[in-house]
Amino acid sequence: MQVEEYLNKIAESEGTVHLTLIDPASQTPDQAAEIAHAAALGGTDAIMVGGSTGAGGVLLDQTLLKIKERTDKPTILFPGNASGVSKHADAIFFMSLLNSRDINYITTNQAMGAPVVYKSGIEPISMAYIIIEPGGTVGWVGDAKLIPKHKPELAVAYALAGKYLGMHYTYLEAGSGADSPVTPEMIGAVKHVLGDNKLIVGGGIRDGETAKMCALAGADMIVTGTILEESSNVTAKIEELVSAIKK
Ligand code: 1GP
Repeated sequence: MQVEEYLNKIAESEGTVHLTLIDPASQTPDQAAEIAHAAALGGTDAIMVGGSTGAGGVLLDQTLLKIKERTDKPTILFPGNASGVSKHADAIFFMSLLNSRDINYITTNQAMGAPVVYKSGIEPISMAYIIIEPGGTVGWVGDAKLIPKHKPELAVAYALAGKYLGMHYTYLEAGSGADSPVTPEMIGAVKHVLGDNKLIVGGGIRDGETAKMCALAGADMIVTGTILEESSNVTAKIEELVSAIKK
């Protein structure tokens, strides 16, 4: 089964999907594999690999290879630019940062990376990427015109644009380590116009209660990264998050 189909099936039958984000720049490949293994034991659905800075090349390849030694969960690239492509992943979120001011993050990195994706045979999953305040590192690196957190109508406008451009997934990103995640009002408003298109929410989700709030508001998938890097018991933390969002 292709990865997009796998994720959609979970979203439609089991409840909100949990995605574990691992930034190759944050730990050694062996440590990344340990986090992925522990996350899989806790019930995560797939492993996203990528980051805004220093997440490409040999380090990315080695991180993926080590992760694949420790878990059968699908691996999905979450690239910060064209260097975030690796043939060792199962799929890639082929994304455009729709509210960037910099054409490099809207179409140029995509064009430079596309032939590499084509040759590698990994599965592209089209995604509209929209950054909301505070936006964190990715907001700065991607030169995003941050959407004010209490202006859901602006997020709705970008999400609709992505949907009409043919993107299957929409990702509302508050930025890694954000003080608070995207508001339930914004999640609900965006999901309302997306209909069957899948909505991913990430940035600042740290506990089951917050994850549940995002899921109830309409998130089809949630992403957590920072809390797992900080946790002494990744499996228990994932169990807390997963049990809060599944039916
Ligand atoms: C970042 O949305 C992801 O791109 C995850 O954010 O690190 O805050 O979990 P956290």
